Amino acid sequence: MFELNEDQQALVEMVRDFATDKLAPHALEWDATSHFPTDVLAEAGELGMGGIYVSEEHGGSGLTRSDAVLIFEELAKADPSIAAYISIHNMVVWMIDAFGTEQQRSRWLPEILQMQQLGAYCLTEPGIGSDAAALSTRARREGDDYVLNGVKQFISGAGSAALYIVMARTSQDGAAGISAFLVPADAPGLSFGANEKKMGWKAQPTRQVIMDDVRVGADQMLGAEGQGFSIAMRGLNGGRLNIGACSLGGGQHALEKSVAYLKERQAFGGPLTRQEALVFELADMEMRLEAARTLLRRAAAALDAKAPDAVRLCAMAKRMATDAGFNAANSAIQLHGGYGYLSEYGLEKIARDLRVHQILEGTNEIMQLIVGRSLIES
Ligand code: FAD
Ligand code: 2MC
Repeated sequence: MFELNEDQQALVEMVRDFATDKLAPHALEWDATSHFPTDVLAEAGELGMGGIYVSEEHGGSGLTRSDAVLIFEELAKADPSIAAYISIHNMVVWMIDAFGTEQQRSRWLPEILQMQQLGAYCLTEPGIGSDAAALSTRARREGDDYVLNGVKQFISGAGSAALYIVMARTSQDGAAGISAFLVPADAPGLSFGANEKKMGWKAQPTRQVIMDDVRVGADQMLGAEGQGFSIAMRGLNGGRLNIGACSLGGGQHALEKSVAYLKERQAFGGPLTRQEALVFELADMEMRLEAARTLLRRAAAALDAKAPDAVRLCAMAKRMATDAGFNAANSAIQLHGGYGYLSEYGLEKIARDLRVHQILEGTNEIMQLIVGRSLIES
């Protein structure tokens, strides 16, 4: 499980080349100008990163969750914000592949796999986030259509995406009353809020998705009526792994920059690596990242194997990896002294980008809730 095989080594090398050439040189500028590089995303799509764990039979890359976490860690070393968006896109694509009809797959997969068109995942609302089963967006049946009304909050990629998977209420039956719908960007009645001003993740848009009598055919329901919450959660299990991997990539990059910096920086008659307290901090960063990586790979293997404890392992790994990544980035700022605080060193961007990984795709408190429940319910 822990040694990369030859295919995985080649995969990591390919993704590293892409990230080094196409993402890293522009990451600071995209952050400063809030630029969403859809052209570069399409290049990632050409390399197969738009449908990482979609079956080859349906045009995807046919890789595993264990491969995916390697990909996201490498991408995030160059730019956590773009890496994380690619993960969200992959959640959407996988949900269509896994739960879609033949018609839905043939309508959406070809272009979305290539990342010529982008996907968005719409669960959160202004009034509900963690308590997702309480969502209130409605889908009312009218003849052969459903009519959707409601507002989705904090939607990544909104306004740029061509396809929105919207979780909406088709009955009052709690989680079992939620269904998922494929809503195209040009559906009449669909509009977007302003691009939110954020602490990090500036290279991707975050906007409200507003539905005012949006009409979609009943054949645009993903899965069966009432299955939407389960589909949304199953999409998130892999998303949580990938977000954890993005945090490891950002944190690892911050650690490597810190090692290089302390070797160079002279103080008290020699390089700062002579200060044991600082080397101990580097050691702790390394240990926490490696421990989280080990757990993340174990969780990815469990999801690949459809193991019964995969959900709780994904939750554990998400919490540990996002905490380890953010803490490493924050320590790296401290280790760089005043330079860590300057934008041009790139460390404050990593910390800003990774901070939100502790909040989204289920807050880290919700990860504790999932693991805690599994302990007392078993
Ligand atoms: P709340 O649920 O209101 O939580 C507030 C606080 O209370 C948190 O600290 C939380 O952990 C804590 N809390 C709540 N309930 C409990 C409990 N039972 N036990 C202990 N603590 C609890 N959503 C999407 O659907 N699609 C997206 O693409 C998307 N992208 C996002 C991008 C960004 C930049 C951001 C910031 C958010 C995004 N989200 C997206 C939304 C994100 O998933 C939510 O913000 C998150 O799930 C938390 O929901 P909330 O903000 O409503 O916080
Ligand atoms: N995988 C598979 N199934 C799951 C699941 C998971 N991770 N989580 C819940 N379910 C199932 C669960 O098994 C149950 O099924 P059944 O009725 O057949 O037994 C059903 O869903 C309802 O689950 P619960 O009874 O646990 O529901 P409850 O409301 O008590 O708690 C909770 C659910 C809190 C775990 C869920 O609402 C949650 O994960 N909240 C966090 C929301 C979140 O992650 N939002 C992220 C938005 S996306 C984002 O941020 C992006 C950047 C894209």
